[in-house]
Amino acid sequence: MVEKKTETLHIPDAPHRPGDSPRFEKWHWSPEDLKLLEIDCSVDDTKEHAVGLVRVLNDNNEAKGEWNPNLDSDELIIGLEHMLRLRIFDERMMKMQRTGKLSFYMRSYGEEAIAIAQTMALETQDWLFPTYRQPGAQFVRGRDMVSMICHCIGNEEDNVKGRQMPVHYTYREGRYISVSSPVGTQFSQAVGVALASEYKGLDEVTITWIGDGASAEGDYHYALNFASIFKAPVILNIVNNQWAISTHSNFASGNQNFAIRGLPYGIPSIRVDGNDFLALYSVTKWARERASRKLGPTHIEVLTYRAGAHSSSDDPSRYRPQDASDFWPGGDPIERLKSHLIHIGKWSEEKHEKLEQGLNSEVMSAYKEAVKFGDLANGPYPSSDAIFTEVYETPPWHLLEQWDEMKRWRDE
Ligand SMILES: Cc1ncc(C[n+]2csc(CCOP(=O)(O)OP(=O)(O)O)c2C)c(N)n1
Ligand SMILES: [Mg+2]
Repeated sequence: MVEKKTETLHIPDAPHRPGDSPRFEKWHWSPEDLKLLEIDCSVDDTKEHAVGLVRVLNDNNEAKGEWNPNLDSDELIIGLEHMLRLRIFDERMMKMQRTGKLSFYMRSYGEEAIAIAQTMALETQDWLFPTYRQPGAQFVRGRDMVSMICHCIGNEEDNVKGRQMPVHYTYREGRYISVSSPVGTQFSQAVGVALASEYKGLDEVTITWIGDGASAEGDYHYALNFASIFKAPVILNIVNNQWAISTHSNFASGNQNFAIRGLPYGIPSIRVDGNDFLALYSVTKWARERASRKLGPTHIEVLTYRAGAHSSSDDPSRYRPQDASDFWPGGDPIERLKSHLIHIGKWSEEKHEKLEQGLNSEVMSAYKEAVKFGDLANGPYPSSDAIFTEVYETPPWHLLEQWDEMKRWRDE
């Protein structure tokens, strides 16, 4: 019998733990390092981009290199405003959670540029398959903040009537598909929708995001396989924010880069600085163009750092150095875009402060408006009948039986 030696198993670990000084690989890529790729490039042409890092903003936040999208400063200011809106919104929602006005919350702290820049680079007919870490896309698509807060509370005005966890938004009008609680499922669903658009001959592209942790699930590989074989018009992003709750990304990657995983599937793959608004915008616009010209999918690793806790239930000081995010080589996405705009003479500290004040009052009045429809502590809540309605057009017999039973119990 072969003796089992468990000490020979390779178990990955995190590079740093509480009490350690944060250790991050030093970035040696500059915006000039990687050339702009041809739209119809081969998968081999993207090898350098998969192991490197596409950046536009250099260490002084000047826009450089061939990937510079040369965006109008008005567009950049809209991006900055949405990112700041999201950060302030997140802070208010966390306060609501701590005061018992909603049950649970997840911030996008440090990751604000991702969904906002990427959605701004798309067309309005494009489909979004997000995780809970991309709520910012809804601001770009024009969702009303009161409606978002009502959803988080799960009050009578919640558009999904409390059927989803907070931050698991759905926004039909903005083609923002309902966030799935079982992580990863959206990745393969997105490929299916992309194929449906292709089949119907529509100029619609689908974008989806998955976390580093969830990418260790089968859904990720099914998605890449189908996208590659059928050349689906889809943009597949792995958001590598280094952590899956308390599990370091080394557990999902084996301490390798995530972007290169697209290459053996024959999918052009790029790694991009996830805290660089301009680089994200540029790479996404490029990927959309490929998809729209029927050149197939693009696989993107978005390199970033989850600066905050995983959720309102998490305490990261238990498993990583408390100040780790201060040492992230990518810095803070809002500060970087702000500094870039100041650098080109289109922004100032005064304008920034004014914007911040305006957004603070916008969020505060949306919050006051939303709680008029009920808060977690005091209600009113959606009717318990909502568990059974609006899911099936014709509810199956066993649900009708359960519904009757519930009504008898409730009305006793
Ligand atoms: C299938 C499944 N397994 C486990 C969970 C519990 N869970 C929720 S979020 C999460 C971590 C996901 O980490 P990652 O994919 O890196 O995304 P991030 O939160 O960092 O954005 C886990 C394990 C879940 N919701 N679904
Ligand atoms: Mg993660």
